[in-house]
Amino acid sequence: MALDEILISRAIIERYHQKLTENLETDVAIVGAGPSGLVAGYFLAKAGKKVVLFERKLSIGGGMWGGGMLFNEIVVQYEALAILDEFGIRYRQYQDDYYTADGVEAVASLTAEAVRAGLTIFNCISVEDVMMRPDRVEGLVINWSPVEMAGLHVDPLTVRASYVIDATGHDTDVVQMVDKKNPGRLNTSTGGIIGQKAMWADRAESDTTENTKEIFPGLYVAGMAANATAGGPRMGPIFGGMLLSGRKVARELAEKL
Ligand code: 48H
Ligand code: FE2
Repeated sequence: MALDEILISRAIIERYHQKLTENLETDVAIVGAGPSGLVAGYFLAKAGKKVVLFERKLSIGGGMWGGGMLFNEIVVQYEALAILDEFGIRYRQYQDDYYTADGVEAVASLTAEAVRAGLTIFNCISVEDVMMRPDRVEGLVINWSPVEMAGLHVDPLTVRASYVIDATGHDTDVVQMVDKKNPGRLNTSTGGIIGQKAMWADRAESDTTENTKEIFPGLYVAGMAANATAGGPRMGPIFGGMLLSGRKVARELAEKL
């Protein structure tokens, strides 16, 4: 059979649009494909929920690929090893409660298992706003990342979700959007975004799970974004907190939905 270029193009266009259309209404929409977003997506999909994830970059994985200072090994503490096991990510004990894993294997495995569990990922799409009704986040406003990068004035499209998770890491992008339009109404000690504090790994890791919560009606925050919103410290390249945060938000939402 001779291959036809137009059939190849038609297959891609039709299948992509089918995928996008099927995800215009969902149980949970996650913003950001770093470790916390991927883990959240995996556990929600595994719980039978409809879940879609939008990632601004072409590549999935956020800050996990690069380990620490581009040394692509990550440290994971004992408490989070069960999550590495769940994803089939191999690790080695370094000393006491400190374990290491290959950063590339970790991202690839989180991604593969999450997608196989039923998470749909759209890469190269940026979330530029939220949909509100009137006091609750009810969805996301999305656009192609290249449109954003080129500064083109092109109007976006919208996705409806019962819950949104901000897993945008240090950026706290979605929380910023909500805070700007609803000043003083976030579920933090000040009502606003407090901002990430200086490095304190031990404290930061426990704070990350604690700060993983509904930050505004309809909007949850997970991973680094949880700490950066609530004023928790940073932790450097130890990733247990990100994994545990993703699992926590998924469990809470799976119970609610
Ligand atoms: C679509 C967006 C948007 C947007 C951002 O930074 P991440 O890896 O996030 P986490 O929280 O899962 O993991 C944090 C970890 O990587 C880290 O930075 C640590 C542990 N730091 C410690 C320290 O001391 O620095 O991933 C967030 C993802 C990225 O891929 C962004 O491209 C994406 O979110 N993103 N996607 N629309 N508006 N904003
Ligand atoms: Fe970071």
